[in-house]
Amino acid sequence: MSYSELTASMFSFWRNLNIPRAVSGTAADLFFLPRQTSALYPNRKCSGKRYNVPPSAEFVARETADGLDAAFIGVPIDTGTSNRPGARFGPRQIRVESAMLRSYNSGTRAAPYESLMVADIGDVNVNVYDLKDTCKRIREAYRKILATGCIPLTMGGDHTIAYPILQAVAEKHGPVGLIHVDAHADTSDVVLGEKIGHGTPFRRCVEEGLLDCKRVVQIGLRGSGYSADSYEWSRAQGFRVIQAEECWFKSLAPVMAEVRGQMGSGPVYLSFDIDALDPGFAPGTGTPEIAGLTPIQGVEIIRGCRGLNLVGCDLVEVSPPYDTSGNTALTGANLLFEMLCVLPKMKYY
Ligand SMILES: [Mn+2]
Repeated sequence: MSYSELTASMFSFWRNLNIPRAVSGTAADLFFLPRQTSALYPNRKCSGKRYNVPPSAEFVARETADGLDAAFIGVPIDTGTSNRPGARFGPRQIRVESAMLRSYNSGTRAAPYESLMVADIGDVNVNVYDLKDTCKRIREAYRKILATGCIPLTMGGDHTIAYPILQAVAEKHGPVGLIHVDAHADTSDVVLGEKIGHGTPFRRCVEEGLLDCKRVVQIGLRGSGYSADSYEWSRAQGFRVIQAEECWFKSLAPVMAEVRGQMGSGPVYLSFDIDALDPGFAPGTGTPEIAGLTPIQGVEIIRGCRGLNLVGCDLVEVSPPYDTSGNTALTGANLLFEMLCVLPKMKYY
């Protein structure tokens, strides 16, 4: 087995990636690093020196999406969180845990790496000192990614990132349908006096006309709110709101059949906050709420998106410090894999 075959089998999300490996931060990467030669990686963007020089930790943006049908992208911020931080480490941990994923989906028989050109293109070069500047950087990065025709599969990062991503998505596709899976509506006007944060992205999206509000569904909402009916505003915009209570003890396959009808053939964006799942399954997140969805229901939602015109997906709010087992990030990696497996043009073996 060659080095490249070995690493491809070890790191599912790193497949086809022409970047230095040291930045992923595993012992295996560091161990293998001195063995890499330009002969094995003729196209890699190295330093041009005899020995590989990893990119500066100050600038983490790495690869373009040219030639890709779909790409995993990290957006490592938590400066939009209102309480417990840590989501900036989400992409890193999801990548590490993605080493446990294999190439085929035995449940749906999807063969993603035989259907689409897919790669992990690294992280958006965010500014963790300045959330508004970060939003600008995300928007510009996604404009470039979307311009190539690539479908972004984003690893968050806190939920703030959905706002600039959807700005870029709507610029390309017009107002999109949204399947928003979350414990929270994220439609507050302000949180802590600020308009931009992880509790406000979808309010900003509506204000800017980025969403086709009759084609928006929010699934899994629950917990305590700031007002008697926190979700009144969502419903007033025309969103369909499916509380977690409506999901308890049920398969979500029938609901997703309705959602597919609601979405029709227009462009759809899927935004999945890991806190939609019950914290018993996914404790590694900043704002857990009890009595949430099961991983089975999460998978049912994603598999229920098969056939839709998905133009982008994200999995946000994984905060590894709150689950040092890595299992929340592993669940996130699996959900991202499921998203990949329902993208348009997927072949099933
Ligand atoms: Mn959220």
